Amino acid sequence: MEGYDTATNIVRADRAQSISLGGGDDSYTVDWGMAVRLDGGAGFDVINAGGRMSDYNIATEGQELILTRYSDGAMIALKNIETVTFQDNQALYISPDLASSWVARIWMTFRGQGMHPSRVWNIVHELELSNRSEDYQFVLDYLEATSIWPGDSAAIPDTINSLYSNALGRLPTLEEHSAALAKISQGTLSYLQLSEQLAFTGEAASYLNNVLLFPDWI
Ligand SMILES: [Ca+2]
Repeated sequence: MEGYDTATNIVRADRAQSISLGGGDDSYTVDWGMAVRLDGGAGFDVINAGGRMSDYNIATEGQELILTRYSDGAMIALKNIETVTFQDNQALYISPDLASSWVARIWMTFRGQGMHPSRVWNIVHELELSNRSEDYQFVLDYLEATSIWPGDSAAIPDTINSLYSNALGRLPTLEEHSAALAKISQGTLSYLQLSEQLAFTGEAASYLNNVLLFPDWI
């Protein structure tokens, strides 16, 4: 390819070094000076990419997740990892099943995206350990038991706005807001149920696009 001979800052993918982290819970800080093909193996593996999430092109290629830095084309190909963190508090969450991707989305709906990634994955991890991650009612009960839900009725309008912003990246329409407010005031809809409804929409799936699904990863 033209430019490779002279452009020393372009890291070629075909010279990628292969790294395997092994079966434990591992953490790895990316050295962007070399191209890396990294397999996290089993366990709960966290990759520290550095920079802002918006500094990277994030793509799926077969069974790999490819991060390419816009500034110089440096890349890393990832497999069998659970989280990629960035310095701007953003993170990528990789789920092995629909249930855990939903847990991540519903949690972000309630808490926003600025929370620490380990919070989501502690929940997912506990669900997996208990072999209950496909049991949605168990997931809901768990979230309810481990969350501090606003009980002050004065907080209702702001909370509805927050849940919409967190899940969909926009405020509710007047109709959506008044419908939710009416049900919550009557006690026929909880914040948890509203979060669940929002998190399951296609709109949430495309807005919360930092939750990725790789069903064959370990
Ligand atoms: Ca590992």
